[in-house]
Amino acid sequence: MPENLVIIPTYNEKDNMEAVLREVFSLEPHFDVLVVDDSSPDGTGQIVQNLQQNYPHLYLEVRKEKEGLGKAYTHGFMWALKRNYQYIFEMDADLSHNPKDLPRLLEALKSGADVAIGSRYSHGVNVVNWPMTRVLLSFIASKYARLVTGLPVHDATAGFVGYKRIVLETLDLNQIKFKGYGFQIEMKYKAWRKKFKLQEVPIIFTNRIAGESKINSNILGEAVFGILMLRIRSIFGWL
Ligand SMILES: Nc1nc2c(ncn2[C@@H]2O[C@H](COP(=O)(O)OP(=O)(O)O)[C@@H](O)[C@H]2O)c(=O)[nH]1
Ligand SMILES: [Mg+2]
Repeated sequence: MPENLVIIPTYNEKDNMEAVLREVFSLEPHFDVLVVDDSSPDGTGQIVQNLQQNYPHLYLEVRKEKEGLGKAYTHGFMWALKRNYQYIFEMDADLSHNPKDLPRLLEALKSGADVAIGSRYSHGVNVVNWPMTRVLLSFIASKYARLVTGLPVHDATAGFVGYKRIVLETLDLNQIKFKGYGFQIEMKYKAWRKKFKLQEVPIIFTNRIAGESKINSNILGEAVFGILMLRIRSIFGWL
């Protein structure tokens, strides 16, 4: 029975699906894939459905509306927990995260980590082709999150992450507050507070070639204020 699952949230990723799925399904060891699509208007869901004919271990969950990365992932986590998966991964559809790094994240989980973080900033800044503004934003967001929360991680906003099943079973997924990128910080912070072992695995992040980024100022605002709220809630023991 397959025990590794990669969850890929999608919104308008039609030009990336075939390539990313081909890469994941050519890996050794094997990873199942769950795509969580928020009814992308560009037909990403339909493309994934067609590809299911080639890939028996490809699953698709379609959600009615675009509700952000956080909701798509918690939906995927709950789906995974209803099944037998032991190692559950988050990965973007856009090939910014190299699927070939998945076995290294898995190795980290198998050799003691509870959360394996594909990290851009554990050894310098390993980002290729991102506009300087975006690199700075991401780097400063990580520093800010670390400063405010004490989370001992260089890449707090990383979205290429592996979890042991027990971590997702322990966190109250219905209580995950963030919708956008702050979600990534919230997950790591809550896992750390529960004393799970976080380990950064160095990766190289490459800007997407196809499709568009979904980042916007709402997502950023949520992250800036939300991180403060995370800290305040934890001070009062509300976490
Ligand atoms: N299901 C779902 N996926 C989303 C949503 N927003 C972004 N994504 C996906 O989440 C991943 C990361 O988003 P992306 O736009 O690449 O962000 P960036 O890499 O930070 O610029 C991609 O696979 C997106 O398609 C959303 O609202 N719903
Ligand atoms: Mg991306």
